Amino acid sequence: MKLYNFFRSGTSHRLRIALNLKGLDYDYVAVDLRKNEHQGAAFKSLNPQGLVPALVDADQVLTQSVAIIEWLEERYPTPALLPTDRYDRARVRALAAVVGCDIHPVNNKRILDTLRTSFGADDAAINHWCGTWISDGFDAYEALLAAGTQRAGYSFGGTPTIADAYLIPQIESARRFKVDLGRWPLIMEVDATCNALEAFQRAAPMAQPDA
Ligand SMILES: N[C@@H](CCC(=O)N[C@@H](CS)C(=O)NCC(=O)O)C(=O)O
Repeated sequence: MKLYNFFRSGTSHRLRIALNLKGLDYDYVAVDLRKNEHQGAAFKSLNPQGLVPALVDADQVLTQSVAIIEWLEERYPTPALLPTDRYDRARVRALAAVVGCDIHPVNNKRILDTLRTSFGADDAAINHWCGTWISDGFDAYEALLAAGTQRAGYSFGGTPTIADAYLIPQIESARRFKVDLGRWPLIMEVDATCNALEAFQRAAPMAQPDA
């Protein structure tokens, strides 16, 4: 498998975590977002949307991190990153969606670039923007963790799930945008539990060859 990705991309990071948790090897292909390589013809021939990550398995090109992670779960079911109970699976997917649907998309590079170029946002305004949406989502995530009856270290239960694969990169991004994480103690607990695992450590942005 070949993973086209960028060290600091949250969607790439979540996919690296899932691959590592599944014990899968892959070739790392760096796509430099700072040089806009994702908008070049070569990468767009893989993903016309011009967004990382893309995973190539044999001659199949997979895009959209949610679809790729679900594909991984179907193709390599062990270790499972979703619980067995249907309601529990929906709960874990909902946690992942707080990050994947409601936090990450509004803080994406192209959104921030537009805020800078079309609306005159400076670094302080960008940090404020990202902090607003990260805080809104993390408040909800923290409440869901507090209500979770099966939480045992991770976002759900006592083993990592896709929810953790989504959450940890978003925490990394929150740190980058100088969000004070102190107000979400349960999220911080999950962060500590996950970061003790080699699969998460090896997926971290600063551990990547293009960092
Ligand atoms: N929904 C897509 C989003 C992918 C995405 O937004 N990737 C970001 C990096 S985290 C990207 O390529 N951004 C480039 C840009 O915004 O110009 C997914 O989950 O794969």
